[in-house]
Amino acid sequence: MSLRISDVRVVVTCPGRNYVFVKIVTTEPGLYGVGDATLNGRELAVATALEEHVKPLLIGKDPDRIEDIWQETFRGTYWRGGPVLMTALAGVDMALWDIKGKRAGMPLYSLLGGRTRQSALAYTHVGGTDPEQVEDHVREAMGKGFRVVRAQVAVPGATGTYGVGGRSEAASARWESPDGGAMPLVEGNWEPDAYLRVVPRLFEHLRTSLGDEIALLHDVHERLNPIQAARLAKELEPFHLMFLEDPLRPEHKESFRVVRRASTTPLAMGELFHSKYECLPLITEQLIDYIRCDVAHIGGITEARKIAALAEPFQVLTAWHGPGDVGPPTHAANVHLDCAIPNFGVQEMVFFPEAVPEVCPGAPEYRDGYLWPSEKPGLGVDLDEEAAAKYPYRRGYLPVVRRADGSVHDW
Ligand code: KDG
Ligand code: MG
Repeated sequence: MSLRISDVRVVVTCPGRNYVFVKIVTTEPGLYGVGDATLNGRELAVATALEEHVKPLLIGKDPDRIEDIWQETFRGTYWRGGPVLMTALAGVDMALWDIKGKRAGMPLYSLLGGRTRQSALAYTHVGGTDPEQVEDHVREAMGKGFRVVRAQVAVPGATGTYGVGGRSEAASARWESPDGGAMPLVEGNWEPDAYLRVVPRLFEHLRTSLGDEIALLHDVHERLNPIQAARLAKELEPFHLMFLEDPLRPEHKESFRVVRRASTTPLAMGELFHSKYECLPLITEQLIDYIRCDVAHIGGITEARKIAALAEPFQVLTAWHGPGDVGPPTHAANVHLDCAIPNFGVQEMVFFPEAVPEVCPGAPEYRDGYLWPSEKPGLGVDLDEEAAAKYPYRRGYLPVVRRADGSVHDW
């Protein structure tokens, strides 16, 4: 009998952070694929979608037919899109590419057309309470070999908001308190005026103290309106950012025209998009310079390579989202794509919590500012289910930002 999918195992684990892994097992003894379906703060919604709705449709299917399985899971089930379903689909898609690579005896980058570069230029995150502290942290990152650094600074009045307060990555979900309730979220208030004053000062300080060689990025995290974002992009122009990330909310694609007209600061967008359709207007109107979707939230490698191909003739480069809240299979998929596509720009990366390699070994290797893909067949990432069981899921919450008047603001 020809090869079939015999089981789909959904593994939820917390070796320092919550992850949802997908293991697709086949009828060939020992042949399986590993994917990542982690959605920060909504892990159990994805795990349930996989267990209850996706898995029953996959059993008995031919794992070789990745595109067909993708189309059936996306369109064939009528209800399509959104972060939960597209993350579930991404986990399946990555595991199927992993199986295909193992069968071919080729690393994923080879299946995707072969190497266009040896390794992927990587960037790390730093933050700080003031520009001087951010500078110290950029210097530390440069000491580790990074040539590209994303810099965030505390916004007066809003301690604990994303990207501020030392180097702690506040993007991590906050754990449930011991009595079961949600932990207090962001302390203080986030105000656009304070933010718009402090960020240009940060980059003026960094350029003056560090010179022009280090490439710098900044993540707005969708918190500005069009005219505010235009002002920020214009005021940052003298400091030559590699890009200004996610200046506007994902719903307002046409508003990118306002920002674009105002400045030559390169723009990046995409971690909150869930399909190529959402990327299209920004790409075809050349309103951005970097598309930075999350491979784990857009349906996986199958959709990511299409987005990269759509972006290429418009001279838009990729900068796939690579935060700590997606697992090693996504980071591996990012770097395989980076090393195969022609229009790669830069790769966001993290150093995983200590226990992660025990559960999910094989993340891309970092060396002197670059990430290297695995040479093993497939993604090169494995999953130890026994080790995963030692680290049970912990409910977590993402921060919520409020303005001084008490109203909710984009985080
Ligand atoms: O879960 C949210 C994080 O993925 C996000 O806050 C990280 O913006 C982010 C980035 O650029 O890494
Ligand atoms: Mg971001």
